[in-house]
Amino acid sequence: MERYWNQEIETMSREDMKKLQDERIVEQVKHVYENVEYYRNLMDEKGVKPEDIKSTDDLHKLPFLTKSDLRDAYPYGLLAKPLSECVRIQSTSGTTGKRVVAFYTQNDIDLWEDCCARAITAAGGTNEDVCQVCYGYGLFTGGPGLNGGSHKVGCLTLPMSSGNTERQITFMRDLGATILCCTPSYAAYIGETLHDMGYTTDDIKLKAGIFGAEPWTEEMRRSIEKSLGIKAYDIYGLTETSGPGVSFECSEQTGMHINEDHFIPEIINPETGEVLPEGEVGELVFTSITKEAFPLLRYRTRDLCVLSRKKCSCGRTLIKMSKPMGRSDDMLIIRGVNVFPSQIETVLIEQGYSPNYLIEVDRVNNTDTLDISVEMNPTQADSAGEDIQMYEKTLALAIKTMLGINPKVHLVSPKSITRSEGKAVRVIDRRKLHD
Ligand code: DLL
Repeated sequence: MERYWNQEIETMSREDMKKLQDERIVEQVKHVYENVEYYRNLMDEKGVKPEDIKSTDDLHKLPFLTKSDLRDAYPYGLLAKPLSECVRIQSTSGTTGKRVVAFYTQNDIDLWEDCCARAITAAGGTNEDVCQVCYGYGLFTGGPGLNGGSHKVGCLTLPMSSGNTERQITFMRDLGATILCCTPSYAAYIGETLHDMGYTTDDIKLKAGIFGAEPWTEEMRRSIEKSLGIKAYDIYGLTETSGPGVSFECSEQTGMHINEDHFIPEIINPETGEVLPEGEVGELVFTSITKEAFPLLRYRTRDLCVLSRKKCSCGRTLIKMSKPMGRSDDMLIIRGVNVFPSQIETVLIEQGYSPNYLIEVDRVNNTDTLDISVEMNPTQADSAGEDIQMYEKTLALAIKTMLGINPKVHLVSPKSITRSEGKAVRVIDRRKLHD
């Protein structure tokens, strides 16, 4: 039987949800206009006043906010509450430019943890569970968010943070962890280490995993599910909107339900900003309608996905978003062809390789090059040189069939590619260094 954390909200009729959103958006726009000079200026430039926003139908009148606005307004420019009412910051893991800093009142933290509690409950979590949280703790939102959600549900919470993988497995076994929360790439690494330590899935009690913070494919899901003997659920979020728990997967595993009582999603054409109808792929935009300290209106996430209101077998009526296909800024354009790393991952796993790979793009004599290093299977490792060349050719052909461009494939020794304990770095684009 499907369990809900907040059945009333999660199964609310569309009409009632719209009414709730309509009330909240009107109040939120007033709150932002009165308290955030930066956004007030954007609204004034566009000639929009708070009175013009009477319901969610008027959302499209509001200006967008982008990451570059967040940089311009860094650190306090988008704060909507006095510092005396703010109790925490979290920050992105971004390595380029200024980090994004998000602020929380105590109420913001409560609502955020509540969203994570919905995700844990949807994955089957109850107060009988032992929940091992191996997302990073600290500035990154993964650890604190899932930790708070796990407390709310009443799970026994293991605040492990990431790293020290053998110790993770020892705790997992000793304490009988039943739910694992971490990035999918780290889950794959934990699975690999479990087997390297001589254990099987019979030696652990895990039943579910809640994995997100980076793109991962259906093939990767199946590979993790097999290696850890669990059902793997996706969870999505971003620092700017509070962190994990903006949306979460249910038993149907066909997309993530968005917590629409807190976040209104839109899909736009990333080039023109035009709002697209349900079912079309575009950039996801969120408006937070309950956040007090850092209430972003029409924030462009750069994540590309599709929304769907198709009836879900879990009984939830919350709109669903597809797995993000990648970020508009993660998409590689190689010899004029759009390439998402996830397409390459799909082929690798389908062809029986491990999800440990590195994509390197460069430009030589004005031509883009695509090199993909993949670990050999242990059975291939003893093969003769010409056999390895044949494996490389076969894999290159499968990738060419998917992408339409020829890669150079390098099969490397098992375990020679650095494992990820957080968000995996799978692409090195050296062209940027020349530009
Ligand atoms: O990654 C928050 C999070 C923590 C989500 C733990 C889920 C679990 P940021 O570091 O700000 O926040 O990165 C946000 O990560 O815009 C997406 O591009 C990507 N992302 C997050 N979840 C998923 C997912 C956290 N399930 C950025 N699938 C987002 C694909 C994801 N991409």
